[in-house]
Amino acid sequence: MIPESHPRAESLRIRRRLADGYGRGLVAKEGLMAHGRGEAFDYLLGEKTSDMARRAIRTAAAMLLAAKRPVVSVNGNVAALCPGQIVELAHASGAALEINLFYGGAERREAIRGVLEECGASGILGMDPDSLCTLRGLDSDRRTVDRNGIYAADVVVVPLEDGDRTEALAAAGKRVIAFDLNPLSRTAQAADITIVDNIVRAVGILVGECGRLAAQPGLEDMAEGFDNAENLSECVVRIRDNLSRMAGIA
Ligand code: PTJ
Repeated sequence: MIPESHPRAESLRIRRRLADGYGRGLVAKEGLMAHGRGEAFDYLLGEKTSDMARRAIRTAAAMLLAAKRPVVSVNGNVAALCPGQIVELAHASGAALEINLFYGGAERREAIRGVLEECGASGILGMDPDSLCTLRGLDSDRRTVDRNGIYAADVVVVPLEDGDRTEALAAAGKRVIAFDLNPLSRTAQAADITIVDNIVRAVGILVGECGRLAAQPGLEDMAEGFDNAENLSECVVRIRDNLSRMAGIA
């Protein structure tokens, strides 16, 4: 049991979701370690949604709403951490959901599908073997994508990803929106928009922004006027400033 009075209760509750997800066959063992890396960056970023993340979220909402064939990619960590909110994101943005795993496995895929369907999703892509094809420039299992989903998408949301796939998607001419707490990762650097925040906090804000911007004109222009490199650089500076404060030299 996690005591409410524990100073890091929220972080421990999120960690518990991952551990439970592992127990239910949703999360790869490696996903537990990936979460630990995320936690470390979250700590350095102050464990709150920054102005930089809010700017990225607003632009991501505009890009998703302006897209013709948006797809949200779902992996084991996402299915364990925020399945309901990721289904809400698909509804709010008009995006399809596709299960795409780095550490493949039919059973885990089925378990993830079950959780998403319990949260109200339907028509989940990446499940029908007849519909699968290969994304070029990628050697990992993530290369197997749905020809009606990621393969044909113009905008792809990639939460908690490895860098190879983001680079391959960009090379295939797709716009990529990433959630990644590590502003230095290849995913963060290769994406068009990187939301440097914990997905547990950020995805709900993105759902809200999609609802707020849905009827607004000029979404394409909003999506273009964003400098990801500059935004990432501000995130690194935020970490430096937080460290300086912690070290008592600022
Ligand atoms: O379920 P699978 O098989 O598709 O595998 C999923 C993992 C996450 C294991 C796989 O994609 C992987 O190994 O990812 P990486 O290369 O470890 O990258 C994950 C990135 O997500 C790292 O940069 C972490 O800092 C970041 N991250 C981890 N937890 C969170 C996060 N970013 C946002 N919110 C989090 N909660």
